[in-house]
Amino acid sequence: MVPGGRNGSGSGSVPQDLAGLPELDEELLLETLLSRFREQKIYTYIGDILIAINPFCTLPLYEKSVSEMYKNHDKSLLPPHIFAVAARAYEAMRGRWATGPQNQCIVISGESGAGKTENTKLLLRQIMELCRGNSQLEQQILQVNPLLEAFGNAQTVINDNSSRFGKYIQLRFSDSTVKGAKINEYLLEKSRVSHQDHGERNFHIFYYMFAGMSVADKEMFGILEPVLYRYINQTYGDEAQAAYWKEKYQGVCNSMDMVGFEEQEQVDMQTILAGILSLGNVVFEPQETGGVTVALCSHGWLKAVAGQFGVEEEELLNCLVRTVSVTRGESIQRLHTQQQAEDARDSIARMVYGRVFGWIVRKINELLAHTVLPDVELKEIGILDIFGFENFAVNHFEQFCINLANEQLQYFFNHHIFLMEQKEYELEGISWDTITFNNNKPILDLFLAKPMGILSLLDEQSAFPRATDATFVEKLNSNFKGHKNYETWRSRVPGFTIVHYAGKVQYTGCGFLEKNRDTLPGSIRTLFINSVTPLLSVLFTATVSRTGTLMPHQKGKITPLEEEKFNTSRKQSVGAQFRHSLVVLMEKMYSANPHFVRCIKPNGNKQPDVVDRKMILDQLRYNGLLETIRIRRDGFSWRPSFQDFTQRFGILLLKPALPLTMESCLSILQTTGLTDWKCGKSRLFFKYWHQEQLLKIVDRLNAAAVVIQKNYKTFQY
Ligand code: AOV
Ligand code: MG
Repeated sequence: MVPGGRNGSGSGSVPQDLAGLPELDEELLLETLLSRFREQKIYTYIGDILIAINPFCTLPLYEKSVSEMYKNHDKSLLPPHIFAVAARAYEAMRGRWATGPQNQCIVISGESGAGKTENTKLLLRQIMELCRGNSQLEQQILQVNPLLEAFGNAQTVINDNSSRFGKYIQLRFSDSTVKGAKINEYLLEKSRVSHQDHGERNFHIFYYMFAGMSVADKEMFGILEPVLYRYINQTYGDEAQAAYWKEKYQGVCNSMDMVGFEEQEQVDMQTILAGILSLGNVVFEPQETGGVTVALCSHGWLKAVAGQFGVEEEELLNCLVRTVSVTRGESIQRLHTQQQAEDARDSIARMVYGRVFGWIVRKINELLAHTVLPDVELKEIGILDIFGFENFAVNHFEQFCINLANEQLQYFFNHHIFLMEQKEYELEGISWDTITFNNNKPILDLFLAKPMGILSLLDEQSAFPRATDATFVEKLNSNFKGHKNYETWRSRVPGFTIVHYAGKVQYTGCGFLEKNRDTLPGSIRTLFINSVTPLLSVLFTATVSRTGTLMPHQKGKITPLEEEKFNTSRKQSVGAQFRHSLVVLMEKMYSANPHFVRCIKPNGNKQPDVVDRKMILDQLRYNGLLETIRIRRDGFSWRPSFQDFTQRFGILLLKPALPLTMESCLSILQTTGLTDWKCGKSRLFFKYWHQEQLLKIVDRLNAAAVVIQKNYKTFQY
């Protein structure tokens, strides 16, 4: 039985902390989790790590009373809960465990539909509860998620509310109050704007607009019946869905108001979104004089887009049906084929949507930027909620990037839980039987190595005008044949297979080069910069520099020379930008104190009370949960230096000016009666439950001091 009461189940004999299991095998682990799940206990600890199984139904777990309980009571006596993770991160940020406050990050992982986003929202809510000053900022922060979800989430075959972008939310605190927030977004799946596979939908916001806008607003924005629009596959929902979307639309409008978006900005934004929908309906037909022009039946749509985008119809058409390139000041025109015109149309739609999303995030960041003087030191709690591991029937460049991010996250977990910890035992001379784990470093190297990783080869091919998706795949085959995580894939279209930590995924190579290049024709930029819709002009006024930072551009006509410069200055590829943003994210996370939440999906059909044992077992295996339990049970997850420990717990000796040495630590520990800890060369090694025990001793001492002080005062009086 683990001291501190964490092993008690509350009812029955099923332990709520798996690190307390005396025996360990897969079957026992699965059974323990399932018997808890059947009793609606979806949360279970492995030491300080939280496992969360998605119930796919509303459980009475998050009421105000529960939130209050986790706010005010000793978490070690309460059942495992996401609110306890919030409290732990919050307390750690305020310096409860170490000498001073530290940055924290909460890393939520799990495959698509496992419950990451739901748990992120609960964490955010509870952290705002904990620092409750009822400030406007707290309220604004809580509005960020519904807003981002409306624009960045969509229904997929796996998850009705699937995040199609990754986010890292940084909450910034001074003492115990939140002073600001920053969102970092990763790789929105823009391709969804113009195409959705069978059983999937476009981004939620489009359906919300159809359902929620008044007739007058629809007229103003130029929005007609949903079934007319190609970009939503001319399919809509039933009445119940429409009623839900209508409510959501109101919610988005409220959130935008609360966060601080101005009315005109909201109008502009909705006009632009209406323009994207109209653009999807523009179709082309061959022209007798060569090239293509807009088909007669879609003249009205072209006119509508021009109005909605605030540009000249003629100029818009020109961008769709021809490419104008400027070389040495001279412009050369190339007429588009039907396919090229359609590609140009879809790429404009995706580009505009991507920029609207980027603008929303930037705007939120401006509005929620911290409100204290620059020299006040702020501490952070970061929450990472990315798109989960995906394996569809057909997987594209988007899944390739999503799964890379998940590999990176799995590596971060392994690094923290297994590599760093076991290295410290070795360095500090602690005797230890090494626990092996499934190290996914070779897969990360396969993706990221320079100059021979997949991303580097993709960039090399993307820069080569004559390369095709097929030559790219050939290049991969010749370089990685025989690699244990790479398999060639014989099919009609070029493709390849990666053996990921979470299973094999087949990727079609189609579209890799184009999506990686993601080029914006210079003429489009000119068109939009000169738009009379102020927001659209702003969206295209900034250009992305080589390093990925936004560079402002003076509004006004672009000269041919400028356009040439823009076209020839090589922008970073999507893959390279994503690699860079992952590096920056990892730097932030490695410099913070991590808290892990591992989400598990109980079945593939979004069903409550259905348990697919094989599916759960697979997740337990590839997440390395058996090994995690072993290291949490036998290992020492809290490892303060002698200095930190003496500073924080020296109070227990009631002696002033204690030297920050091993001897002081040992004297302190003697007074506590703790057992099972170890002493290294420069630090102490504690079990995860020792922290709580020590804090209880400190609390008792403080309480006693208060009583003595009171008595002393009474006596004096
Ligand atoms: P994800 O974030 O992990 O997938 P979500 O958090 O969106 O998964 O969860 C999927 C769905 O499961 C939600 O829409 C809820 O219906 C349900 N769900 C999840 N957690 C809970 C919970 N604690 N209580 C009740 N229902 C829950 V993805 O974003 O697809 O990787 O890209
Ligand atoms: Mg999600």
